[in-house]
Amino acid sequence: MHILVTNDDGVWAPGIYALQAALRTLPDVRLTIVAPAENQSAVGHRKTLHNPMRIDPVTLNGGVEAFACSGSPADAIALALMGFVKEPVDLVVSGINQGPNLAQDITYSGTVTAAMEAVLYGIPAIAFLIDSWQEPIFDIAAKFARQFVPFVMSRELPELTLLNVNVPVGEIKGVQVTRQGRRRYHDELVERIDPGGRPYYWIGGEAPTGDTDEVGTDVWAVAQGCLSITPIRLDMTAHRFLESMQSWPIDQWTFSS
Ligand SMILES: [Mn+2]
Repeated sequence: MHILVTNDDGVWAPGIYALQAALRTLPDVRLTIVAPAENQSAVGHRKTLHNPMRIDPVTLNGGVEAFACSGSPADAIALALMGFVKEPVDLVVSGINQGPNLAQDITYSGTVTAAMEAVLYGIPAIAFLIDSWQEPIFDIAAKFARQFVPFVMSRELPELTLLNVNVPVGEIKGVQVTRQGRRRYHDELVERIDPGGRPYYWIGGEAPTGDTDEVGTDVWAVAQGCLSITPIRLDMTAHRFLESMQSWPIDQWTFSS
């Protein structure tokens, strides 16, 4: 089994090192690491079309060989799967990210969008994240990944579908298969004045929260101390609303000659 490992915290981040170290101990597994050269958290599903990109070999601790890509996490996967990596890839794993990606976070997340890019190429993908931005401990998530990766490979994921795995910190109370919940963002615009007198802006505010009492969601599971696994499909159609839209009378309008 050939696994392509990436992340969005950058190739030098401790989370990707923990992930590759755990997977490396699996029998009959080969790893290729291609990850952003620098932290690209929250860049979303960015595709670089108007600038060239570079991929440089780097050596991580213990002589681990990896490649640092100047593009986004999704770019790293695209370049790898379009031919930079010569041998066929069986699975893409992304992480372990410092910080969770729950509910509506996923379209911001470079960790998840790298996995999205993989499934666009028909390669199954799993994103691993931990529910902490501070003093993260990757051991539990890495141990889970080591068991979960071969298990998923023994199954079949549907087309355009990835798995988003969020691991709480502390004692794990259980494992829940979940749906996306509802995030609540508390972003605030911070305006300041530069030395030249021109305003500049930051997005500030408190960390996001979420609807933790909506049972069965990723937000709920992690709030309970459970490891959350959400199958994510790259079909964002609002199916129920589409049905009610069928009764909109817009097909009777006249606007073409
Ligand atoms: Mn990140």
